[in-house]
Amino acid sequence: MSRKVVYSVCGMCSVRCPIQVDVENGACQFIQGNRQAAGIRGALCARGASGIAMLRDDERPQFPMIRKGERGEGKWQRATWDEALDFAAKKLEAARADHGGRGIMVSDRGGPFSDLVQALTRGLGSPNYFGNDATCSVNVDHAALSLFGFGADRLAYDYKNAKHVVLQTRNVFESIDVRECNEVMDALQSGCKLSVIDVRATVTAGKADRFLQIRPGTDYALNLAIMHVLIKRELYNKSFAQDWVHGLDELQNLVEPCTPEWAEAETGIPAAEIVALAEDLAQAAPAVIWHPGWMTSRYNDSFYLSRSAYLINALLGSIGAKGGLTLAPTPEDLGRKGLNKLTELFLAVEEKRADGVGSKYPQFEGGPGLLHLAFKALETGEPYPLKAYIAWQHDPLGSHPEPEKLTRLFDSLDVLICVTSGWSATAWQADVVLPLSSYLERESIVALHEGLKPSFFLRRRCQEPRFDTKADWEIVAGLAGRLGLKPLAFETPEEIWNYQLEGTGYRYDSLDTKGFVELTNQASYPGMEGLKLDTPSGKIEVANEKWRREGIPSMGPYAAKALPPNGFFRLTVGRCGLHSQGHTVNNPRLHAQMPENVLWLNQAVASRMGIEDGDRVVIASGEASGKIKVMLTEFIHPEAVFMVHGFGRQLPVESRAKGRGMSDTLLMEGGLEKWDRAGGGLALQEQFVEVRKV
Ligand SMILES: Nc1nc2c(c(=O)[nH]1)N[C@H]1C(S)=C(S)[C@@H](COP(=O)(O)OP(=O)(O)OC[C@H]3O[C@@H](n4cnc5c(=O)[nH]c(N)nc54)[C@H](O)[C@@H]3O)O[C@H]1N2
Ligand SMILES: Nc1nc2c(c(=O)[nH]1)N[C@H]1C(S)=C(S)[C@@H](COP(=O)(O)OP(=O)(O)OC[C@H]3O[C@@H](n4cnc5c(=O)[nH]c(N)nc54)[C@H](O)[C@@H]3O)O[C@H]1N2
Ligand code: SF4
Ligand SMILES: [Mo]
Repeated sequence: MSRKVVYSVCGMCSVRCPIQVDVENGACQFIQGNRQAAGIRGALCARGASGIAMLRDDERPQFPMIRKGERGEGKWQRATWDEALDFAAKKLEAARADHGGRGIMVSDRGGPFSDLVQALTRGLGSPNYFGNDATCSVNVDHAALSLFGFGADRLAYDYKNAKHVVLQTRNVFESIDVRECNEVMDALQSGCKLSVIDVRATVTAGKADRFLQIRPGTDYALNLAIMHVLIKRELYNKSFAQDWVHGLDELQNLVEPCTPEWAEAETGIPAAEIVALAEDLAQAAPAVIWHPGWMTSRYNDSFYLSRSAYLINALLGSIGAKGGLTLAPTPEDLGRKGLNKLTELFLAVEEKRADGVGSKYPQFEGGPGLLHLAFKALETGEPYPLKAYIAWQHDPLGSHPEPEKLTRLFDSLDVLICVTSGWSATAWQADVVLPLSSYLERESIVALHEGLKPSFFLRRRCQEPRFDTKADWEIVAGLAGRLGLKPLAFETPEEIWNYQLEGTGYRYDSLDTKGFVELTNQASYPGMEGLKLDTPSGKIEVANEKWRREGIPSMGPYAAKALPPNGFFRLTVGRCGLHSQGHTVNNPRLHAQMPENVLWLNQAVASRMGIEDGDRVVIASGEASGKIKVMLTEFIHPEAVFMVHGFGRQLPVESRAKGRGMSDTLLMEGGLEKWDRAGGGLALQEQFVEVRKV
């Protein structure tokens, strides 16, 4: 019997925790968190532990497929890899010939491995690379950019040394990043205070010292009032504000009318609680973290909300402070060379992006773009036609509002190519499915983990693929070879790794002992001294010039949130500990633990409506409606209902998930048009839904 341990990277969600896998006779037997990775200590979440169930599951694409019937009909011709790659390459070539590289769009799950697919997009001559950010974290990212001149990832949360953590719209113990979970648990054990602001009592709220149940959508009012108290009572860090905040007067004027009493009327949180929280924070400052949010594609003012969270941190002096939001050093800051980028194998594409980012919307940065605006371009043909779409490990039909409308829009495409390891609504519509090996059966490019101790890490293939599937780099190389993109036509993963690591002082096998190499031994706290931010003033900018030029205030006045009419509720959505978005609902093990989602509904409201716990109710918005089981609780705000995202799948190839639970996306009426003009993200929760007894 042969036995080995392979260090690799979990792929059950976008977080990508380091793992170690016991492999016996060439088959994965057991996965645990990487024991050598500080912060992980062998731990995995329930989804990470269900990787083997996914690996052994036959209900995933097993070989390349070319569509036979109509789009979405589910009739497929099995193809060889040569046939499928030839087919895809020919279609891309044709799109390029007829419309130029810009006629091709690519969307990708994003994250640390995205350099590969970005390089392919650039090689194809297209500016149209997209991440899933416009439905996820783009507002907080743009908030950071507008304040500091860098993205949200440059600030690491130093939970370990924090004295008070505030989680607002952030459920760390169920919407999981294993390292962060461990760090917050450790912090709580060493006496750090936790305040949670949510519309419902989550597992995270259950561990909090203070839980503020807020009226859905009114968080920005709360934050303005917190700033009001900090400034009025002179509880803020004056020297930090003087040195670092550009536009303090403007901020002062903005928050002047926002008294705790005013905020109480909006948020439902007693004024005294607001004052007490501000006072507590001032006491613990600067070792304070007010989390600016992760999934921030919720409201019209989500960008302002994230900005206000950062500004609270600034007033408390916690930006750059130990125990606060510390600056994560780049490899260069540590005197090291960063990874060589695959993207740089090709010249930058000068063409304007189809979503208008960087041109029509000069305040936003290229990078992952705004996919919903590319869909708009698909609809209007403006600024130019998009004719080929590669969805790479991304399920836009499962993760965007109005999937029916989007499906119709896809009709105007000459080709939809889907690269995926699991079935998805998008793959079901594809002209060709290029099946990706599961993360345990493939290797990935080297990636950088940002943080206080940045590291390079590597996903290794733990076992050979069970089916006729390929790794991302093999698919990229296969397409590149056919499309004349020589620099990307790598033959082995080692060639890629050598290219990426050249000059860094590491070889790929130096990453094998632990699965990663840290670029420094000591977590450093560079602080703010000597720093000049990449903003016009060199400081944190309350008002950003780029937004002002577009006529968009950087911090709008608070716009009151309407009350839902009788029988209606504000739709709130999120994740649960047992599933990852839409792609684990058919996992045999996770499905067994949680086969469907339920609708959280306030108990008192339900009893007035004659609804009992466990009843199936009708939930409707506009034309859309469905049935879902209710879970009654006193711990959700009476104006809100909540459901876990990702359920209600309809694909015949997913026997377990099919027809189970309800899809939240169906309820987001006109949702592709609802987005935060200031931050760019979709406003998925600007939606009331009706709930009726069956
Ligand atoms: N209505 C509504 N929409 C939402 C949300 C919501 O709460 N409600 N949440 C938003 C958020 S936060 C996000 S991040 C997006 C997510 O949106 P997506 O990124 O589209 O969602 P996933 O289900 O993660 O889709 C990833 C796709 O890649 C495939 N895949 C292939 N290989 C892998 C792998 O190794 N790992 C992973 N992870 N996937 C693989 C999966 O089969 C799946 O089809 O959705 C957003 N959209
Ligand atoms: N288990 C698990 N973990 C994951 C993922 C997963 O799919 N499953 N996905 C990963 C990804 S892609 C992301 S983006 C992150 C998301 O991480 P989070 O952003 O923390 O997760 P969510 O569950 O979307 O939302 C957090 C909380 O916001 C609350 N909320 C909703 N509306 C409001 C409101 O108006 N005000 C306030 N104060 N709270 C509100 C919800 O009740 C929910 O508890 O999780 C990551 N980790
Ligand atoms: S949080 Fe869980 S599912 Fe996500 S990468 Fe980490 S172990 Fe895997
Ligand atoms: Mo996300």
